[in-house]
Amino acid sequence: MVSKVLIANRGEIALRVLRACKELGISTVAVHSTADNAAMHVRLADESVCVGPPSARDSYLNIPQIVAACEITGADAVHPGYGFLSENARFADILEAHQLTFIGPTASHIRTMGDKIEAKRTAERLGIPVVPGSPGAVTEDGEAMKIAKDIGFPVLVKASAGGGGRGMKIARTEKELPHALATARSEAGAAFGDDAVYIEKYLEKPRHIEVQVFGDGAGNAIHLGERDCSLQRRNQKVWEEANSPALKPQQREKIGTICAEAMKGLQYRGAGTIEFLYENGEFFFIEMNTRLQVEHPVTEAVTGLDLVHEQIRVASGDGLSLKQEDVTFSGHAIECRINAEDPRTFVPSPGEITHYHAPGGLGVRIDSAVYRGYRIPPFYDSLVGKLIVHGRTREECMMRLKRALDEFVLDGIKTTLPLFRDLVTNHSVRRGEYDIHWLEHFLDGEVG
Ligand code: MV4
Repeated sequence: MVSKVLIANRGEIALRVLRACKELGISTVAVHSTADNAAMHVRLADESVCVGPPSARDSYLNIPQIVAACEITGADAVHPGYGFLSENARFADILEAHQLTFIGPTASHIRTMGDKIEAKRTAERLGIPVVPGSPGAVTEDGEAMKIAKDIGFPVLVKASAGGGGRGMKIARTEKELPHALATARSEAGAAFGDDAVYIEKYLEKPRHIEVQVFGDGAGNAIHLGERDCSLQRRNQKVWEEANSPALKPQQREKIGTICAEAMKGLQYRGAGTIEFLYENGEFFFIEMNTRLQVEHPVTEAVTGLDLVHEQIRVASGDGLSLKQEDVTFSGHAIECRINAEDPRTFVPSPGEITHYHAPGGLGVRIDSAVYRGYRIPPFYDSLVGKLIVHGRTREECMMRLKRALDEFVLDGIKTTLPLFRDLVTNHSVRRGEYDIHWLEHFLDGEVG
């Protein structure tokens, strides 16, 4: 087992990782910027190292400083959390060159999945259903038109180096295709230094359903069911739940098995998420994330597993703590991402938390790094905390969520809590009837 973990992150995820390390008897090192001297992750870690000024580029993304912090403290492993360096293949390579354990997948798997064309090719080869589209990058407009006519309009032009919704252009008709290709190519070139694009059939009203997978790096892999992350705004997830209200147990079993078998074929190591669009009863692969995700607690709630514990075991070469037949699913869980933002405009609202009371009780989990008197710095993402609620049924989970939201006090800044109080009583949400566009229509006042 690794003996001292440096956590290359901040906020609630740094605490999440710290807690798993403490339970396993592993020492912890926090790194922080000068803006985070008073942050909770610095207080709770055994040791801490300041790695730079407020700008994330110069601190949480500063690879030489983070490697130096490992050497100074004698840390033998790094947990990257999510965001920052978590999907940086070069960082994984550099750690390995310094005999440091990266708690994550191999650099090669990170690289493959970071290239969306390569990821899709790999998924298809491994037997995962993909969205119909071009077999690889499209370089000629004529070739693109032929493929688009073949799969039928509307089509979506996507940047291979994109992902998470960046660099996508819809072409609804033949006439629109040349312009969509040109703008997608030039935007991708400017944003990512790679202008490779590919084409997919545009799915009009899908749900976003993702499958949690875990591999031991030696050909053994399991799935931990799915999460429905359709409630989002501008590619930022707002509300996630497990299980998906749209799936029957048999469909879960089928797509889960396909994903686990694929990860065995890849000899994947660590936690991963296989993202699908789901429409008319069919799954279509879009991307794979090679990190622990923000919304992992809903999977923990329905499986009873500690995903960070499993990540550390696998990275240490101890393998997974359980087999697929030992994984059981119980009840329903919902996560609300509470952001320091205006609940209608989503404009960030940093500042001091003047009053704070987090809800508690049966089935209620709060993952947060804030406290009364804490000043949310303006330099990083606006996540203040996550409220995760579990119940035996979706109905019980929703009742409990409403109660927990009513108990929550977080004053001094604007937060998205009022939005969740609206959503939890909304008829469409209560019935689980929503797609990836529903929340934006709701916020525009177009749907009740
Ligand atoms: C799509 C799509 C429709 N058809 N691909 C956006 C984020 C990126 N991960 C992939 N995205 C999409 N890809 C095809 N072929 C619609 C989206 C999409 C979306 C996907 C998941 C969650 C929210 C979304 C919001 C807008 C568009």
